[in-house]
Amino acid sequence: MSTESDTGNHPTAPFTAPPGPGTSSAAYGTALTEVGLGAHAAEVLRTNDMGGWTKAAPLLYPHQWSWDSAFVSIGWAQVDVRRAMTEQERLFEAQWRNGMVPQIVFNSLAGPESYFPDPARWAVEVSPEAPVGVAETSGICQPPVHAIAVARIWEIALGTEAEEDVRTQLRALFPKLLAWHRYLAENRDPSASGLVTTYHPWEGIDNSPRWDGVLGRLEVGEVPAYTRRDVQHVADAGQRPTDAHYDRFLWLLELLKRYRYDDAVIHERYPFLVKDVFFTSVLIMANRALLEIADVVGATQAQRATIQGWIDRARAGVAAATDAASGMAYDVDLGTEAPIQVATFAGMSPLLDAGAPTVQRARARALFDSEDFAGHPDLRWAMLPSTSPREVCFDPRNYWRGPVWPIVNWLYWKGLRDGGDTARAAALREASLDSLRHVGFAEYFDPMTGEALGSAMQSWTAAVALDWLAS
Ligand code: 9WN
Repeated sequence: MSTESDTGNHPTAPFTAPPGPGTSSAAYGTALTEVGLGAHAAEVLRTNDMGGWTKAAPLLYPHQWSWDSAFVSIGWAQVDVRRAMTEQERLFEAQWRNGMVPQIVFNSLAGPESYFPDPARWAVEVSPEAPVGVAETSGICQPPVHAIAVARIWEIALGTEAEEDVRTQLRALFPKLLAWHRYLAENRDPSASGLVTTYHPWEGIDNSPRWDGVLGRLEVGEVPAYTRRDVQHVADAGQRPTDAHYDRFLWLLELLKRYRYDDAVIHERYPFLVKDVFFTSVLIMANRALLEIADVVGATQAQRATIQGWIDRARAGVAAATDAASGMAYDVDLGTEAPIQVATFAGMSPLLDAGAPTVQRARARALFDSEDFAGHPDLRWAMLPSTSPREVCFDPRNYWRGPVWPIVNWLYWKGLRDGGDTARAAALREASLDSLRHVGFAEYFDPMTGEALGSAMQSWTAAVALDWLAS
């Protein structure tokens, strides 16, 4: 992992300084111009740059997060394509032997007080698959945005003087991306259902109400004492998960450790096993991107057939998980075998797959703009909130329970655009850019008021702003 002294190896463009680390991103007083937005976004990446990898946020998240870093490389691509590829290379150095790309790669120089849970709590050395001696990591993963990012970087590098360098980097990265997707298609889906099993809320959507039922059933055992660091950085604890959520998150971590992070054992004994429609749909989008990369690097016919097979199986899995009456795609709780019928952004996951059956996409599209989601009359911008404002548990200020996450909207924007719904995609891009001009690069924001919430100067928010500006 990189050292603190690597920080700031990129020249800083002249511009008005954005708010400093930890300040509220309630943002810049008046809305930014397009040029101002791009300059501020690039500056956020430079500020969080550790030289080869980027902190997810200055104080709250001082390490390299997996799906954050994929989005971040999409942002870097607008500044420096080679640096964008380096972001991915650094992350994949920490890939596990079984192909898993870990949720967090820790900055070993940052110290245990910088974030909780720290490497000692994860103790991934209990697994023979962990990259011991190479990097300190957590023991779970996050949605596979990486191939999507790499395909975007390639698109930008094409025809520039960096093209051949990037092609060489792609050749080296391709087998690692393939191993990562294989891990998800096989280890995370031993029954070949087509749907990826998620093991932990920290695999992306931390305190989403999607997990409440499973978490509520847990019998929480003994968890070694701990101190939450997140609430030291976000003053209003109401924007973060509750302590009761944290106790459950930590108990699950203890179990994963007890099972030595072994996917077979976990699938047999572990109490949090959810077939995740959103994670799976991101994997479909990523496998479609991987096919594009396969063309660039001259992959074999067998490799292409494998990737296409994963797409077909996952597509069938998402179709099977889509509720005939409502058109919502629902996760399946493997503990009860029942669909998790909560109205969140994940319900419209078929829109992320540009090749999903037309009827299924049309239904998801109608839901997207219904009053349950982006068409709700009280929204400040017509964007997708993390949880439907009509859900009983909707909370506009609490993390994944209501706020808008720009990166989620970026994924839906791409899904709409790639699926040919260019007018809706363009409108979503406009609304998103307008929100960012007013809100700044907050981690998430209140869908009704537009108040910036969570961390300020969140890297992935700045990254999607850069990509939207260039698209
Ligand atoms: C735990 C870094 C990460 C994102 C997640 C988001 C949040 C972490 C936390 O921040 O989770 O991984 O401590 O709350 O939920 O999606 O990758 O930005």
